Amino acid sequence: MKSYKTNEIKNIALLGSKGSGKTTLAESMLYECGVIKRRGTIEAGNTVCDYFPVEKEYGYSVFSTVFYAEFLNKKLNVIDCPGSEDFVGNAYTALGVTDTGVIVVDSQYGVEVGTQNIFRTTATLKKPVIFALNQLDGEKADYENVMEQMRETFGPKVIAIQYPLESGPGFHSMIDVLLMKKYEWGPEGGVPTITEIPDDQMKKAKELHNALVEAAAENDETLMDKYFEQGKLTEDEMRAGIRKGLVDRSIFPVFCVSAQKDMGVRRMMEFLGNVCPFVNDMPDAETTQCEVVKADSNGPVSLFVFKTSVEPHIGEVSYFRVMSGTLKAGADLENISRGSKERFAQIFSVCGQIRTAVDTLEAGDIGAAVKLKDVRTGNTINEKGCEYEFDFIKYPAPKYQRAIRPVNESDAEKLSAILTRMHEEDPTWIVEQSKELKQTIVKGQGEFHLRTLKWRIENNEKLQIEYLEPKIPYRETITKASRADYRHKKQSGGSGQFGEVHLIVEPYTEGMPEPDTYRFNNQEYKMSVRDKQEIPLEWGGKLVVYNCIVGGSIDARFIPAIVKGLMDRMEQGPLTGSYARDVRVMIYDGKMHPVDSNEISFRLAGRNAFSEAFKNANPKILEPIYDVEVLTPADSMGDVMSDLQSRRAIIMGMNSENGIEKLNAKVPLKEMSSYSTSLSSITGGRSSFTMNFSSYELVPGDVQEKLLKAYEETQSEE
Ligand SMILES: Nc1nc2c(ncn2[C@@H]2O[C@H](COP(=O)(O)OP(=O)(O)OP(=O)(O)O)[C@@H](O)[C@H]2O)c(=O)[nH]1
Ligand SMILES: [Mg+2]
Repeated sequence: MKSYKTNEIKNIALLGSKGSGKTTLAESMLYECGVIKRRGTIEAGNTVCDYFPVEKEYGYSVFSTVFYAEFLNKKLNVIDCPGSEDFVGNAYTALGVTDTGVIVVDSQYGVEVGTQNIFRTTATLKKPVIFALNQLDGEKADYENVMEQMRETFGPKVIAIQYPLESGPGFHSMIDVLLMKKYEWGPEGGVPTITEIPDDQMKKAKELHNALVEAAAENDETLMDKYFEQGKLTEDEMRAGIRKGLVDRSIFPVFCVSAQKDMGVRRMMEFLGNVCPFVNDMPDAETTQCEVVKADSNGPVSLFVFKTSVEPHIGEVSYFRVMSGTLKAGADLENISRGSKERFAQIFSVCGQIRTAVDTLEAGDIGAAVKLKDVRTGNTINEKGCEYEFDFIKYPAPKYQRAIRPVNESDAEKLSAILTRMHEEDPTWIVEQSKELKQTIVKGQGEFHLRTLKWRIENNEKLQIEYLEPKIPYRETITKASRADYRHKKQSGGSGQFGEVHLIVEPYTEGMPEPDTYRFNNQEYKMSVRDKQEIPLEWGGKLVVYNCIVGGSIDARFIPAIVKGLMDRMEQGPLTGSYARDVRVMIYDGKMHPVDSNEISFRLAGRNAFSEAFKNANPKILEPIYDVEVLTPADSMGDVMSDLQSRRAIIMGMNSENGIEKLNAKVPLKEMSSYSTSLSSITGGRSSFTMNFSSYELVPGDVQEKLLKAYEETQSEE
């Protein structure tokens, strides 16, 4: 295979909502440049990009797949990304290492939630975007409708490069207003017949052509002047203008294709090869130290590993982008992120699982190596002496979680090591050892994302695991003041134990006045504060302790032991064993014994007095509430709404834009446990949501009853 120079390489991500046709488009691209002789289909499970058994089983993409297409003496490196919300992490990664995003839109559904989400991500990352209107041959395809929707959603920068003469099952020809030609295909697609534009289309074609020329000239004053002087631009000037517009995101060109019938694919590839930005048209990369690194093949060798995976029949494969320098097969490099040495005995350009060994890969190129020793996703690997380190990929926050445990308890340690590795393979799988919940929690993007983790562990690591409902991190607090005292006394043989503590507890709120006088059972308790301790709690909220001892009834040296006793109970709340928060305690009296008083006695007295006071202070359980934002097509709005209401949600607002509804609600975490699965089934996978912690709120009375009962049962079992 030819060695490609930096200025012959283009890196492209295939993006778009689930099922829009990215993998099918990839198949046609690979066919068009001769990598495959026959096009596979999703239905037959024989495409180049969906080669993992799990993808064949689900019938859609789960992993991003790298392939290259040698076309017009250029190398197009393409990453086919999964469209499913569950696997959206892959699209973020792919956008990180590519320069242009091709957003595939199913012309039968138009702009979907997934289309908008990914477009927003490209905006954040400032990446050029090209739209491919796919499935124009589909039953319900309606070109004009979709174009109108696209302009409404993404603005007037959406510019047609082509339009079909007929969309729907009769789609077989289109007018290209950049080249000003008519393209026509036979029923099998493939090589088009290119002819002059028929008279009846000339007017429309010219109008669209002029709109395109103006959009191209707009980004460059010289071009603009030329256009006004001569009324037209040469082909090269058009290309330069559009390329600049792409980089500035002031043009979003729209192409017409049927990926399945291989119509329009070749023409779009020509545009990718001729017009879309080269590596060096894009802004330079930056290291973690904010050092600017040019994609220069003469620079020091530096690779960024954006994906590692264990693949059928080969084992570990590491995918990287050459950030700088020229990587040669046989190179000895250093993994700067892990401090280890790596030999790149062989390097490859890949098409799914087809690998072609190459001698060199220059700056900007994307390639792979197999069986490296110690390489993880996100690592930077450099030639000796080079200090670059990259970390430019942003991952989405998790929104689905499960507790995980091995079926066989003795595998716990092994599982923990495997999970660490899994996170290094896919950073959107997040693992947390929760001391509070006494569970290992794994988080991800959705049920299928975690199901894939299970599949991965069970098939590749041969370890059986199970998922459980994660416990909810409840909190406990009190709602009124209360008083208690407790005497701890033990006499056994020689020295005994003695400590007595009297205290008052009260709900704590920020900025409340200092304690003064309290009344319980018609008796007045006047506090005189000697000392105050504010303890911020790791789990949120505060414990504030006042030493109000008068007349030396308890020595100051015992106060820390009493506070320890209080903390024992804050860590394991008196109601359900959950963390307690926002309480203040006034220790105002007690007793000592000249011989038997010691720290442990006061710790126990403090703990028990606090427990009793807490239980009488009208204690309540708090639950975590999340801010949830749902994006859904208008036609499923009613169902989404009633589903949310069945989850004790409080609807905070609704907003409708371009046929997509946005819904904001506050929902208890307890009720969000299987939300991603339900939402996906209610809307056929055409919606998305995000959730962020908002606050702790009191649980309703009936829920509290249930929780108390459940806790009592676990206590009596023990
Ligand atoms: N009629 C028609 N069907 C298509 C076309 N492109 C794809 N399909 C079908 O649409 C379905 C989804 O295609 P995929 O290629 O898997 O779509 P995708 O975008 O890769 O899907 P995800 O990977 O799940 O995001 C398959 O059944 C394809 O056969 C097209 O141009 N015309
Ligand atoms: Mg796919």
